[in-house]
Order: sequence, then C-alpha cells, then structure tokens
Amino acid sequence: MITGITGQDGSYLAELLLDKGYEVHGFIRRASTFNTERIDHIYQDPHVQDHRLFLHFADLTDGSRLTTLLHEINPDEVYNLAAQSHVRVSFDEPEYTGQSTGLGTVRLLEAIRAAGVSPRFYQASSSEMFGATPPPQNELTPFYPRSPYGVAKVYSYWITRNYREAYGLFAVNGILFNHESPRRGGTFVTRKITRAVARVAAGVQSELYLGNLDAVRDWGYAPEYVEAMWRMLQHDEPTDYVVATGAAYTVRDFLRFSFEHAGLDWEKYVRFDERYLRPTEVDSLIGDPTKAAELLDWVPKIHTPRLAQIMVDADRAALEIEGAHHVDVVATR
Ligand code: NDP
Ligand code: GDR
Repeated sequence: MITGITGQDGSYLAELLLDKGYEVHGFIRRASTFNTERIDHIYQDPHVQDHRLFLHFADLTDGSRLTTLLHEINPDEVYNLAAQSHVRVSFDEPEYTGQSTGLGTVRLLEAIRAAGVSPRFYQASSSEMFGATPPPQNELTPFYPRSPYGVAKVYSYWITRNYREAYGLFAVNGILFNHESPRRGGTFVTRKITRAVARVAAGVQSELYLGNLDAVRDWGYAPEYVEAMWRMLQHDEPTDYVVATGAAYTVRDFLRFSFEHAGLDWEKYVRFDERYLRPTEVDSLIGDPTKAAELLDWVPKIHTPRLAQIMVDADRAALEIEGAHHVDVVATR
C-alpha cells in the first residue's frame, strides 16, 4: 500500500513493487483534473483479470477512510509517501502542511491499529529535519527544522518511532536527502532548471528566475532511493536510516552542470527573484549514508553531475514530443 503513489517517489516505488510481483494498492486524491500522469504507464484496467495495481480515493486528512481501506486491503507493507512536500509552500500553508505532512502520519498509524492489521510501515522522513544543524548529518544528528514542512516531518518521525516502541509495530524512518529525476515536480529547483535548459536550448525561453543559489544540497537519483525504502522493510529489525550520496553541491553547481550539458552559459539566463527565498533557509545538507551501506548494502551509483545530465536529456526529449509551442507556466512558478 502506497500513499502518495501519484508523486515522484510513489510512481517509482509502484514500478519497483510490481516488478517484484507485488499486488500494489495506491491512494490517490480526487481532483477536477487528472493527476495520475506519473503512473499512467503502469495503469491496469480493473476489468482485466489478474491485474495487480489497485487505486483508491483517499486523503491523509480523512482518518475514517484510511481505517476502512486498511481493513479492506490488510497490506503486508505500507509506504507513507504522501505529504505537502514543498518547503517554500509550507510557509504559505503552514496549517495544512501540519495537517497532511504531520498529523496525516498519526492518522495512518491509528488506522493501522483501529483496523487490527500489522503491516511493516515506512515513513518518508526528510533531511529537512536537520535544518540548521551543520553537516555531515547522520542518524544521530540532532534535528533543527527551519520550515513548517521540516517541523511537520519531525513530528512524523517521532510518532513513527513512538508506535514502534509503544506497540511493537515494524515501523521505520527513511531519512532521505534530496532526490530527483525526470519525474520531479516542476517547482523544485533541479527540475525547474533542467526544464528551463531544454526551453532555452529550443529558443522558447530566455530567462530563468531563481532565489538562493548558494544553498548546498546532496542530490541523488530517485529510482535508487525507492530501492532503499524497500530494503528497509525487508531487514530483520526496524530501525531508521539516512539515504544520501554524501557529496555536496550548490544550486549554482547544478545550474552549471545542466546548462553546460546543452552547451550553454547559465549566467546569461539566470535572474534573481526574491519570491523564491524562504523566511528561514536551510544552508547545507550533506548526508552520511554509512549505516544504509552497512545494513542494507545500499550504495548510490548516480551522483549529482550525471543526474543533471539525465534530467536535461529527458526534458529536451519531452519538449521535442510536446512541441515548443506548448503553453508553459511552470517556468515562472
Ligand atoms: P511529491 O510532492 O512528488 O508527491 C507527494 C504525493 O503526496 C503526491 O502523490 C500527492 O498527491 C500526495 N499528497 C499530498 N497531499 C496529500 C494528502 N493530503 N492526502 C493524500 N495524498 C497527498 O513528493 P515526492 O515523491 O518527491 O516525495 C515523497 C515523500 O518523500 C514526501 O512525503 C516528501 O515529503 C518526502 N521526501 C522527499 C524527498 C525528495 O527529495 N523528493 C526527500 C525527503 C523526503 P497529488 O499528486 O494529488 O498532489
Ligand atoms: P528542498 O528542495 O527545499 O531542498 O526540499 P527545493 O528544490 O525546493 O530547493 C532546494 C534549494 O534550492 C533553493 N532555490 C530554489 N528552490 C526552488 N524550489 N525554486 C527556486 O526558484 C529556487 N531558487 C533557489 C532553495 O532555496 C533551496 O535551498 C526538497 C523537497 O523534496 C522536500 O520534500 C524534501 O524533504 C527535501 O528536498 C529533502
């Protein structure tokens, strides 16, 4: 069972589990437009016999629905990936971020208890919980969140640990550092950059507005990170893990890798807009993934410079298919 199956990670995790022969139940939100673009390629017609992907309407703010579904599905593994996941937006919508990213987790955990089921439980914790605590960060590093999003994730981290200790639930926190892919949402900085590179190279965009270029992040490749999630739930003991590449780059570095891959000079196109600054910023996140390497035999293969190239190539290919005249509002968000 995957909450957040329509998101970047949920779509890769669903693919991974289907490949392994799992029956997958994903929760989706009702919207007035289709929001299943990332999983359309694995969609299975429910009228076809033996299909293994099931989609259910549910929202992490609706506890009774969660209980009903947990009872009906009785899953072996639950991956809680749903969240209002945008750090900048969490300053605009702090209360809703607390409701979904924070309290949503305890609703799901309570639904597991109320339904009388005992799945293994994965919580999508985040390097944003470390916030202002200097790098390198590992499983023992104190939390100092710097946004309503980070604060909500710290709540979810501790409620997951509490249910492990209080009720013996096999519950783990994966503390994942930034991970990206061609499926990354268009308003996160990496995808915003690689989409812009594709459009600049095609001659349909000439400016890219960004905020803080000095932030240091440890950007990995999302398909590798969902493999780590799965391995955590296959381990003998429930415990918490940092998942990261261990390497550090600035937003400026990511700009350079991306634009240079298309033979462009980023400094000609990038402009500053203060709307992309956060009231409190997280300056530097660099993870130490030693524990995941030792206990899960998990080692990342794709590092940030190659990741930028993969994303630029995918965005250039996508632009060719959709056509340069496609109306694009993402570039100015
Ligand atoms: P996305 O933003 O791409 O996906 C979030 C998912 O959550 C979407 O499916 C979204 O549905 C769903 N969702 C949002 N609010 C609700 C709600 N109230 N009820 C039910 N579903 C909801 O995130 P990612 O895939 O990048 O990340 C997955 C998880 O991992 C998130 O919890 C994120 O905070 C966390 N994380 C991500 C990291 C990263 O670098 N990507 C790093 C560390 C942690 P819809 O499609 O309808 O909007
Ligand atoms: P982050 O990712 O906040 O680390 O959270 P994001 O890509 O939004 O920002 C990374 C850094 O880039 C700076 N930045 C900008 N960011 C955005 N979005 N847009 C801009 O125009 C821009 N200009 C500069 C930011 O200030 C920041 O320092 C992501 C999310 O996936 C979380 O859900 C997850 O928990 C963390 O990664 C780990």
